[in-house]
Amino acid sequence: MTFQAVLFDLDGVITDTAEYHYRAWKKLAEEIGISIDRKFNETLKGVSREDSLKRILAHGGKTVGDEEFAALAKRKNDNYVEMIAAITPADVYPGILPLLDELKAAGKKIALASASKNGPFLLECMGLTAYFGAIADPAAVAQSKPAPDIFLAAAEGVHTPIGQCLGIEDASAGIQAIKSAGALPVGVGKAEDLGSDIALVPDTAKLTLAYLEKVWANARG
Ligand code: B16
Ligand code: MG
Repeated sequence: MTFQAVLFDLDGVITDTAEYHYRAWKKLAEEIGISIDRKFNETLKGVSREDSLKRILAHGGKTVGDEEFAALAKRKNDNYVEMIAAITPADVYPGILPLLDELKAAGKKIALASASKNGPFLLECMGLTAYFGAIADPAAVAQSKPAPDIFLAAAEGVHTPIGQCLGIEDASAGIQAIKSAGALPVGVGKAEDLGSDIALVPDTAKLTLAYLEKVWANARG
C-alpha cells in the first residue's frame, strides 16, 4: 500500500517565510544587543515563537521577566506580520501548486503541520486554503517540534493513520518530529542540516507525486 496523506510544513516548504522569520528575529535580537547569524537560525527553524525567543536569549546570555518576554515575542510577530502581509499566490514555492493538484487528483489527503500561528493567514494570502483537509492548530498541541504532536494532530485532522502519512519539512526539528510521529520524512534542504538518512530534495520543484511514490516504495514498499 502507498501513502494516503501528505503533512506539509509551511515556512520554508510552501513559501519563503523562513527568510522573513530570520529577518524579524535578527532585527529583534539586534535591538536587545544579541547577534545571530544564519547558522544559528537553523536551530530556530520549525521551533515555536516562544521557544525561539528563549533560545535567542540564552544565546545572548540574557534573562528577562515574563512581561518583557511577552512584549519581545509580540514585537517580533508584529514585524513579521507586516512583512508577510504582502504575500500573494505568486510567492508559493515552485512545484508546490502542481504537487497539490496532483495529490488532490490522486485522492491523497493534505494537511498542514506548521508550528506557526500565522499558518491559516498565510494559506489565505497564497490562495491555498481549499487544498487543505485539515490545519493542525499549534496553539492546541502540548509540545512543539521536535515533539511529534503537530504531525499527529495533522494526520488525525484528515482521519489517516500516521503510519500512512508522508511529512515534508525544511527544518531539523521538523524532521525529528516526523520521525518520532511515525510518518515518513522528506526533507527540503541539505544533508548537513537535515541528516543523510532521509529522502532529500534540494528545492521544492523536485517534489512531484511520482517522486513521493518512489520515496515511499523505497522506504516502505
Ligand atoms: P509564528 P513551520 C515555524 O513554522 C517556523 O519555522 C519558525 O521559525 C517559527 O518560529 C514558528 O513557525 C512559529 O511561527 O511565530 O508565526 O507562530 O516551519 O513549522 O511552518
Ligand atoms: Mg519550516
